[in-house]
Amino acid sequence: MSFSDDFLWGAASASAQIEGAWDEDGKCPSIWDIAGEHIKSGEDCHSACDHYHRYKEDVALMKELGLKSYRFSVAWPRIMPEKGKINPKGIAFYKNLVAELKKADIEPLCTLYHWDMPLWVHKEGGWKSPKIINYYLDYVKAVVEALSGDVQYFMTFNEPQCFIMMGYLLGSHAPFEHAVFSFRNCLRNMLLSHGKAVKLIREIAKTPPKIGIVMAASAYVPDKDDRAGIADAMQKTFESRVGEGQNGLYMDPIGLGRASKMLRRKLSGEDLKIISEPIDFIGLNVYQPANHLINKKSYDTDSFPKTDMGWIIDPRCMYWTIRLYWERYHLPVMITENGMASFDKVGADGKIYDESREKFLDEFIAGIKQAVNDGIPVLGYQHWSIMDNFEWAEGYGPRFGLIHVDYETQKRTVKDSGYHYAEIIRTNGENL
Ligand code: IFM
Repeated sequence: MSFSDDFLWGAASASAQIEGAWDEDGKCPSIWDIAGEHIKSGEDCHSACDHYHRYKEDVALMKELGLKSYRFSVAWPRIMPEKGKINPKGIAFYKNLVAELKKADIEPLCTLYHWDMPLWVHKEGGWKSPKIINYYLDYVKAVVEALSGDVQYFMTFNEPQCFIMMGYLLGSHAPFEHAVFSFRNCLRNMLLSHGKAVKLIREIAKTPPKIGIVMAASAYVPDKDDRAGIADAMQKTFESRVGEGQNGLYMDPIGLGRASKMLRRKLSGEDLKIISEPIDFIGLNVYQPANHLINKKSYDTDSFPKTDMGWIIDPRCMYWTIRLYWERYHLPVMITENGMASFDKVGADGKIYDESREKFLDEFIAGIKQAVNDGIPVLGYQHWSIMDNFEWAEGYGPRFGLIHVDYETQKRTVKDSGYHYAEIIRTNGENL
């Protein structure tokens, strides 16, 4: 078997990381716009890649690379800069972007929340307050009314593990809080927002939508590839309290209608019914396995190469994340993010030789192929990221893009890995 002809080869981005134009055309600030001293080297996301003004050039580059899909996120503060107010210019930007993508034959995949919460929502309690549920639904309604018909794929949230755990518990991401006692409320409010949004999207979309949620999915690679080893990996992946993101804590209520111990007293039977509103796919963001967090003894971290952010490069995690998620939830999956940071530089000849990213692409996509060969429905692969961008609290140092961005001039240069990926797409992954 090999990749199907309609496999969605693509790349991903997020509004706050690339758009810039932070205070233009009626947009209000997001919690990331005011992150101030929390960002390395005093940087901010106010200009980022200036994609807001250069989206046509960017879509043209996507077409040049042969992308079949593009995963972008909508900035809530652009659409709803005040309570109850829809900003027509914000809507127009995304309608134009989608029109440009369609013209280039690129399937738009829309993430509704990739961390840039409007400041006014934050001031009313953000994810700590149940008020956010209706605010979020009003926003989702505006986006889906505007884009459905042209957009079929909608994702309610990107990596709730990160924006809740890092935003409200560890304090390493906006809004940089240590609200230990509100943690479970945040989770409940996010899960209810998700379930209600799924129902709403299904009701109002102009053409039948495909709805998913995107998880910071990092599976435990089995210590042994036998029945007992796989069962052990399944348990560690979804039930471990230590694992990055605790996959089951976030996904079981959605995918199984069941709460883990930590949430049992927070979620009623009625809540779980709302939260487990059927979805069409699970988005998996796959970077590294969870082994080094859960069981240090059986995993020799030093034996693996690392990205320039210190993340472990162990391509086996691609296959195992897909397989374990499939076996637990029986939902089609889409790889919604996968990629590596490096401090890429433009050479004297104007080219960017990022061989390590080429190798990374080959090895991780081979893991997807293995899953496809097992018969697991994998809808597509979105490389993170289409272009270098604002890496949250890390600022602009780590570069994840297939396209290099010179932040001074905003010049885009396709990296060698971009051309390499274009070839993988052209041959539909046949040579991996
Ligand atoms: O840049 C982020 C993205 O916004 C969410 N997933 C992980 C990426 C790399 O850190």
